[in-house]
Amino acid sequence: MATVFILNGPNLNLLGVRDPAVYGRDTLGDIEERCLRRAAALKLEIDFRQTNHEGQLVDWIQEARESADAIILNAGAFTHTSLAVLDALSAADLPVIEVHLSNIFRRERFRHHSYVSLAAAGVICGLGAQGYELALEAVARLLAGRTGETSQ
Ligand code: CA2
Repeated sequence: MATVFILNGPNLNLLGVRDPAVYGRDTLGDIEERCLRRAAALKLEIDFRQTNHEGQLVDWIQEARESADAIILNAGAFTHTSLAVLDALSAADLPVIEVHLSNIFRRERFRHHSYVSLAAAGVICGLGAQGYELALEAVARLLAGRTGETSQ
């Protein structure tokens, strides 16, 4: 079974605690639950993690190169700042789907640029927690395409 790393960056552990108007009411634990259910239906295995530390995120992306078939990444604020995350993603050479809960293009200008997008097969933003489930569907199709299976 294919393994997908779902990696979450800084402050996403605060979801559900503050700013529900921007990020919704789901906690990160709720989002993990939704992903586990969706992944089971898609016959994918997931490894769902969160860190507040840039170096940890880089280490996990490097680990994914060895241990995962795809990465779903909400890099939080590192999206807009981190060349180190971009370099790690480029080196990982895996399908990457970038996810954001909020629509970063309706927010401050400094959120409009994403380093992560340069290494991403696709970007989902503005759909809240559902974006993670859609990212899993996208990964399932990308991986099926790779092995020559038909996607639905
Ligand atoms: O919309 C997203 O998913 C973001 O990646 C979230 C990041 C933000 O820096 C990006 O521009 C867009 C911030 C996550 C912080 O989450 C909080 C949740 C509750 C309370 C405070 C912060």
